Amino acid sequence: MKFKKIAALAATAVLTVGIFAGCGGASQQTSSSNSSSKKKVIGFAQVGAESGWRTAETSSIKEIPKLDPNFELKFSDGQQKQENQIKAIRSFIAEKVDIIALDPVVETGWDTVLKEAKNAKIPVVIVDRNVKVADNSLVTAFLGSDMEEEGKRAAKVVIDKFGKDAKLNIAELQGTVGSTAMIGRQKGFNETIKDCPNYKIIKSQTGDFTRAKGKEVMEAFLKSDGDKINVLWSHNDDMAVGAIQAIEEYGKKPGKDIFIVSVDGIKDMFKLMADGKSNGIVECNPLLGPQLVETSKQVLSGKLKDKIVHTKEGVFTQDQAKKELPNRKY
Ligand code: GYE
Repeated sequence: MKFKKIAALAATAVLTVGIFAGCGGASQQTSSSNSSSKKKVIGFAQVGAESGWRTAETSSIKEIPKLDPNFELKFSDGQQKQENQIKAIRSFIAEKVDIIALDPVVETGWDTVLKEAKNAKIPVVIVDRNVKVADNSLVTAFLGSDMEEEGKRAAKVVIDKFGKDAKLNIAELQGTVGSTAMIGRQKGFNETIKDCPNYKIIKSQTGDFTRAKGKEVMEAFLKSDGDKINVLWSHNDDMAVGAIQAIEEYGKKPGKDIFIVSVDGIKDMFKLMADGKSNGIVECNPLLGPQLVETSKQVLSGKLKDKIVHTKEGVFTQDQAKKELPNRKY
């Protein structure tokens, strides 16, 4: 009897998510069920759907009503545009959601809208990428990865392979300019290679975290400096997947002629690693749904344990990638 009730509740929750899942941009999203009146509503303003990592994060967030039927989810896809995310937050405020969860495309430009949320007494939890605001009380909690640490780990993969004294020409594919994932990873990497006098970043450009752009930018890198590049450092896997195609089309062997390291840990990259086409993965865990449930419960009960929660993650070499591949969930 009890089980049936829970199943029915979960089904309602899934249906509600389904309604919102189809809504693009910052379109108005109104609650359609009266059975949900006692549920706590989380309004989630997502970045977009630019990468495998993002798709995995979105699926994990959409699991929330199944993980805990006391929660309802309103989901908005910002299509990589800050203005869409700001509109979505304003809709969430108008709809009087209980918590606003924001995964911000870039770090700055949030002060005004987060002040509006604060005035409406709606707590804001920042997820994955971070924000920079003048008044820290605008943010109740942050949960996500330590991006600077990821950049440091990526640099260590290169140093472990070549040593500090090697002469290396590095090409860098940057993520979305102004995002925490790009700023942190670049800073961590650059700081770590300061100890290596002959490591040179000879190319550096954004590929906006997508496969298509990663391929396009790598093609341009190869065209001008194809024979000089020894290492590709990509701020995410998807851009590296695109770049690997570009390297093959150029007639070189990715993973051999050019050493490759990237961040995320999506299945496609594990496959390429197992095939010897890439050399190092720094993991960034996108499965943030369960953590957001936990943090939301703490926020709503007034018992927040940690204002900042960093996700635990690892690093994989080719051999480890082969072993890990069957276990990958995203
Ligand atoms: O690494 C990339 C995505 O913010 C951690 O965004 C995230 C990054 C992730 O597009 O693939």
